[in-house]
Amino acid sequence: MIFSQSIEESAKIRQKPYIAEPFIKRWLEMEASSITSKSLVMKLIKSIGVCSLFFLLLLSCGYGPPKEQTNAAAKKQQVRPNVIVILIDDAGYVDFGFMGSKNLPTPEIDKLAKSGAIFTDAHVSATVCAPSRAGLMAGQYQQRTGFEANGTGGMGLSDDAITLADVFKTNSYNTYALGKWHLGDDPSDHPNQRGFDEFYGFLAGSRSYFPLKKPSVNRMLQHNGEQVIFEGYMTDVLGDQAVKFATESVQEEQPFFMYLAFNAVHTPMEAKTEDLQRFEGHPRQELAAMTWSLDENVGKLRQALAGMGELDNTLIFFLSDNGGAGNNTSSGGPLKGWKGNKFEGGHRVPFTISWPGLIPENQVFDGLTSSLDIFTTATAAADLSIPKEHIVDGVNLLPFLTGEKSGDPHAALFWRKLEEGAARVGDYKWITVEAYGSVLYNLAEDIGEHNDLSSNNTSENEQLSRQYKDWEDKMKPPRWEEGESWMKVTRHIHESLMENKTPAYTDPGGLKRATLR
Ligand SMILES: [Ca+2]
Repeated sequence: MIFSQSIEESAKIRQKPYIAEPFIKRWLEMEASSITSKSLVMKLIKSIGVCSLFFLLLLSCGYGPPKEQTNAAAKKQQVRPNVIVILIDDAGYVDFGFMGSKNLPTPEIDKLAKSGAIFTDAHVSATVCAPSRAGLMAGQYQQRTGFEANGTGGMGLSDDAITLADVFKTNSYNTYALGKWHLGDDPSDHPNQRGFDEFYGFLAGSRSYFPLKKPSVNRMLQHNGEQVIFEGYMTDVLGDQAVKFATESVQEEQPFFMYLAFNAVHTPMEAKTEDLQRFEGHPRQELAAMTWSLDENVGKLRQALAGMGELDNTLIFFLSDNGGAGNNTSSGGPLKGWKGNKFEGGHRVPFTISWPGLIPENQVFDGLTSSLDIFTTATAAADLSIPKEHIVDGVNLLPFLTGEKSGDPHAALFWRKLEEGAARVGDYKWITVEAYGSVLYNLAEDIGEHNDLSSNNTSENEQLSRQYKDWEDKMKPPRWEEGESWMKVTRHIHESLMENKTPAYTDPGGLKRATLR
């Protein structure tokens, strides 16, 4: 059997100190030999630079190649990369082979990760689905446009927000959105109105993985507004359509931007019979089977790109939209908390970037990184300019992955959803709950966020709370809030975890039972 970890063992791992180090070490050991080849690549890039200069000098002296050759070279230089963002839903920090999972096999996603860089300290800008997607899509803290709470308040993305798809579409890219949208129900929020030529997915935050007899408009699978009657399993359907769009674009000789938002591994916990059989007896059978299907479909897309000779020319981001959820058996490993809260388990996510044509393979990157960087990195890769009026909070990560820069892309990151907020500055993490208090952790020593240092480290405490306030001053108030019961549950979870206690309830049903007791 490829899996052997029991739930008890998994629970023990949760108690252990940071385990990311051993897997990083293992990766580094495995790939020690590649350091030489990386150096060679860098030398090659440098030497190509020198050669290009020499070539330009020759041209200026009239010693150029025949005209056909010049045109061919110019055409090659004009090749613009395809960009794919694979966003998965509610997956745990360590629930992939490349993040150290021993019992959730993901051979295809591991290949993708190994072909580029694995990020160990990457964070999404929100700990729940909708605002996290809003941040990624606009490349700015979603609070800048008041998109702070989950759900979409019937409003969704601000009409002023510029999306990543808008920028690519303006620059003649084919733009595709697939899968879960969750960025608003208003006709003005529809992906076709937000920069996407094609939308093949559903508007709601979740739905069954299998065909529904009478789906609501939000839950129906649709292609540009028209219902699609499908057979089979949603993850396969989305994977097949991704291959179809990519193939069409390559045949048209048009570069494409694809936002591929699988709803896996969000609830409902539904998997194909053959995948459930593969993992019979597994302590997390449904999750393992759903993850396996996700893996197959990521592999399917990569193989299609490789078959068309496009892999080297395709920049692929892969990440989860928030931390592992409390209701899908996912695991954050050594991290405290889960989806919906401001501890690391809520917002530190599995994250990889691959672009074989530019980024050296087998990298592990430990710098502080954000999902907001996807906008900046993707547009930089395609050499597209961002409209001046659009504020971006991300950093271009490419120089960090080609060796031109090192260290942390971000000096600080911030989070806020209604009554709870957090700041990360260097190794320190500060979490606050309105009208309750705050805690301070040193993540370098305490990745599990157990030891509150707020009373001993007064200067750091003051510094982080001040920086958080400065950041808040630049944000707008939330345009909508969440239901009272979820507000109470979220507050209770935060207060309990701040005191290192197990929450008495973690959802509105539990709150109701606790109140009746
Ligand atoms: Ca999610």
